[in-house]
Amino acid sequence: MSGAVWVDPVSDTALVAAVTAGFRGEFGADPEGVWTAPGRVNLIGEHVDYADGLSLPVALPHRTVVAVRRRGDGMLRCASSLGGPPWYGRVEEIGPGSPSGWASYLAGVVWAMRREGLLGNDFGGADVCVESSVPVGAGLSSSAALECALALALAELSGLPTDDAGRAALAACCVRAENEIALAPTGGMDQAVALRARAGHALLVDSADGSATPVPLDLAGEGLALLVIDTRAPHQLVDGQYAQRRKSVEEAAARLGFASLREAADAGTDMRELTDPTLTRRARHVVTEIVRVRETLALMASGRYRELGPVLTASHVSLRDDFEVSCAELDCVVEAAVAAGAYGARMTGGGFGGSAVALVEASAVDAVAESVSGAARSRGLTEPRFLAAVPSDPARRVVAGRVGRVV
Ligand code: GAF
Repeated sequence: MSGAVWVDPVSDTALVAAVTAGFRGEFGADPEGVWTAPGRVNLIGEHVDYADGLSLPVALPHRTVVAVRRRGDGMLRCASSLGGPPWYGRVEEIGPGSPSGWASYLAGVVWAMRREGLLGNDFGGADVCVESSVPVGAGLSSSAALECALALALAELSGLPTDDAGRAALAACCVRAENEIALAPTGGMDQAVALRARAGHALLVDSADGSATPVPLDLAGEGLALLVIDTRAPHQLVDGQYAQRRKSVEEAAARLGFASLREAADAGTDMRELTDPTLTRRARHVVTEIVRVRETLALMASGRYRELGPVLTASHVSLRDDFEVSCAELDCVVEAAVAAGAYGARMTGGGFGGSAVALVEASAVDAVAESVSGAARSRGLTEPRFLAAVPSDPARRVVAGRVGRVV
C-alpha cells in the first residue's frame, strides 16, 4: 500500500455545490453562473516566457471556480473559502497594490479589463465567490486560475468574444492584473494555458508572437504518466528573487543589443559575449532551454515520449546550476524520482520551492511516489504531495448538471 499523499481533482459538481453555497452564505442570493479555470504544470520551457521564448505547459484537472453576479452600484465584493477574510471595495479604488493578497488577483482583472476597454467605464461591479482544488503556493498557477476564471466570467456576462483571439485578449488582461495590481512581475505562460489549453494536449506558447498551439500529448495511450510532486516548500513570486531573474534576463538581452534573449539566440549570438559570469549563466539557461523545448517538440512529433526524460532532467540541471531557482527540496524530489525509475524530472514553475514534474511509466507511478516520499522523509524534509497531471481543458463556463471529470 502506498503511503504517498495524493491531491485528487474535485468534480465540477462538487466545486459548484461548494461555491454556490459559499456565494449564498456571503451574499444572500444565487450567482448568475459559475466559471472554472485550470491550474497548470509546465512540461518544459521554464523562465523563458519573459524572454520571448517557447514554453509547453499543460492544464491540470485541478481547477478553480468562481461564482459571479453582476451589481449596479460600482462595488466589487470578493469572498473565498481559501484565503483570508472577504474583500469589499469600490471598482474605482482598485490600483497598484490595492487590494493586496488573494483579492488582488480578482480586483486586478476588473481593473485591467476596464483599462483595456473590455469593460466599459459604466461597469457596475460584481459579487464573486471562489472555491478551488488547485493547491495554493505550490507553483501550479493557482493565481492565474483565479484571474482567468473571473476574466472569462466577466467576458461572457458582457457578451465579449471568447474565441481564441478573445481569450488571448483576456489573458493579456490577467497578466496586467498580476503585474500591475498584485505586483508579481510574471510572464504570460500561465494565463495563456489557463485560457487557451486543449484537453489531451500540451500548449506551445510562443511568447514572441503570442501564439498558443495545442500539441497532442497522449501519455496514457503510451502507458506513461506525468507525476507532479508538490514539495510543500513555500513558493512566492513576489519576494524579489523572481524579479531579479527577470531583470538579469532583460539586462543580458539589452547588453547584447537585442530586444529579447530569444532574438539574440535566433541571431546565433554567443552568450559568452556578455563577459559577466552570472549574466552569462542566466542567459545560457534561457538559450539552452529554448533549444530543449524544440527538442521536446521533435520527440513528441515522432511519438518518442520516453526519450523526453533526459531533456527534462537537463532542464532541471540548467535551472539549478545556471539559473539558480531550485532549492534543496526540489533537488531532492527530482533526484529521488529519477533514481526510482522516472525517465526524467525537473522543477516546474517559478521555483524557489513549489513543485516538480516527472515522466513516469504509468504502472510505476505509485512506486515512484512512495520512493520520493521516503527520500524526503529520510532527509528531514516536509513530506511531498502528488498530483496526476492529466492534460485538461481550459477555462469554461460550468454547465449545470455536467458530471465532473474525476472525483
Ligand atoms: C511563474 C510565472 F508566472 C510564469 O510567467 C513563468 O515565468 C514561470 O514562473 C517560470 O517559467 O509561473
